[in-house]
Amino acid sequence: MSICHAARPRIGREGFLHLPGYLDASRQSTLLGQIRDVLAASPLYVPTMPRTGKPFSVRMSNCGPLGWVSDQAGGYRYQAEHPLTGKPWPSMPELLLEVWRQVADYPLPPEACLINYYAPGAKMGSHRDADEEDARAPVVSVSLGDDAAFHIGGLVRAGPKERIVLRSGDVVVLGGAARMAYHGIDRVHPGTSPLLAEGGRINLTLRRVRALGAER
Ligand code: MD3
Ligand code: FE
Repeated sequence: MSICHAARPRIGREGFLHLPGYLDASRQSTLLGQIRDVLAASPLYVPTMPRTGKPFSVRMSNCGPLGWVSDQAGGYRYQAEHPLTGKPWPSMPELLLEVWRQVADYPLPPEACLINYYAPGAKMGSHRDADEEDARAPVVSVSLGDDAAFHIGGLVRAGPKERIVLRSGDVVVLGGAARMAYHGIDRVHPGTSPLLAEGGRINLTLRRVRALGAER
């Protein structure tokens, strides 16, 4: 059975694939329920910047064998346990693994799913994702909840940017050159989706992390 409901995939930058409405409303609700179960065991926490300790406005958790974390003392890293509870991350919902198999064009399953929660007003400054050893694997992103203003640029922060609205149910695949591009979330538009009762937006990013042959 296929879960692909994308009408017209738009290919923008090389390696950037936006699949609007990939998950229908029913699949979005199912996935949200599974993410709520993950968060009950592995609560959202406030990550902080390396060295300065400045808090992110986005709250985070993870599922899968590895999770991306950041705090003042340890900096950006992947680890197998929640930084506050010390417990292993919950397993990844099967629906997410199915999305990865359908869109990633990669022979191995994702090792990490980062859960970003944007309360109204939260944003994510322009950055590159460079903490993964396996840079050949794509990143797959799934959006749930309110619309977000997303930008993607090139390999330098100051270069030209393309702006795209990411909506609930959208999937984005970042491979090739786009995998190393600067990107961020400029704002979340309140009240644009009925999916999250509390408002805001959840983004899920699926990734390979460890170098091929060096998985732990
Ligand atoms: C473009 N998350 O977690 S997802 C992140 O909506 C992150 O929460 C954003 O950037 C969010 O690191 C954007 C889409 C995305 C994910 C990874 C990328 C775009 C990307 C990696 C390279 C280029
Ligand atoms: Fe990113």
